[in-house]
Amino acid sequence: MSNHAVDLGDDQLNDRIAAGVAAVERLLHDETNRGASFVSDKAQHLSEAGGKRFRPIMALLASEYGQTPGSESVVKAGTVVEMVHVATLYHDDVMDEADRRRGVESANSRWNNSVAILAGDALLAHASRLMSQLDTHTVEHFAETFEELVTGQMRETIGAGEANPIEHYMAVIKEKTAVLIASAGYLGAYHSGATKEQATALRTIGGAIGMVFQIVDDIIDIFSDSQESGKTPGTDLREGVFTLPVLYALEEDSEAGEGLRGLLTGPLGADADVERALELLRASNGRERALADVQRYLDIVSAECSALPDIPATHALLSLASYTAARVG
Ligand code: GRG
Repeated sequence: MSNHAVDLGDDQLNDRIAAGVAAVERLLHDETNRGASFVSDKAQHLSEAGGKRFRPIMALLASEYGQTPGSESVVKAGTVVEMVHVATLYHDDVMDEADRRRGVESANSRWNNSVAILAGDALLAHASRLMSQLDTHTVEHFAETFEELVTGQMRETIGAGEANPIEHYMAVIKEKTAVLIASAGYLGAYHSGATKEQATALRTIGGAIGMVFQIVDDIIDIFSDSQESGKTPGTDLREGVFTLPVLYALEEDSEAGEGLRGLLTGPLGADADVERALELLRASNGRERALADVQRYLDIVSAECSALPDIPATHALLSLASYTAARVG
């Protein structure tokens, strides 16, 4: 394990994925390292700041089902997905006025909003160039993916309005988070020559893992012990962002639900209000109901994996899904 960036339960698979991630890193660097240096240094600020490279890993794992795992096209597809992901991070940080990202100062904070938006745009330009070296199906796929990403962000920005808030939340996280992980699964399989059915299964698996990833992150934001997670609980609440456990608690017919309905009418300014809200949330069944949704998506991953060949990648996908869920205990 110590020689590998990731442990996927099989030494040879670990080696192939580690080599694939290294190839993605090289391509990402080379492709963003062009043009004027005053553009490339901004575009590389976040793309080289680390990050889990979760989406390229998903693409590489999905490529295990075809005849050409980790091929040049697979590496290109994984790099395109990571570039689009990083582009959304630049733009998201502008919208959220975030100070930090990937352990470094955000681009909007280090430079300004215009620079951060343009750095994201530079990555989209590089992603488009790489896509053009693949095929028109990939370009068409990305057009749909982009549209979903933008729809998700717009849906969140506009708010639920008259819509059911839980359905609204689910649509937003599917469009904002799950779609790119689904895309990584689909394109990795497609560019390795896997069957259409397998590529569709990997898209579903990626999407379900993406849903688990986001719901778990939102549960951690509220219920984590800051000592353990290194995060300050209630950040979303402070910003007036009501995630799944909160939405469930808000509809609860109980004292906790009633208290929360009185308290959560917008962003929470005072620390004491955040503390009180967290206390009411702990007394509600919000966490339990959100965890039931996590389990529902884990079941989708299991069902899809059981129809895939019994190869190390299938076991790796199952453990990746349960590992993503286990963060919340
Ligand atoms: C198409 C450029 C473009 C924009 C579309 C801004 C926007 C509109 C969409 C925002 C999408 C977004 C930021 C979703 C959140 C995704 C998410 C879970 C980010 C964190 O991912 P990790 O934890 O991050 O994988 P690392 O840094 O590890 O890669």
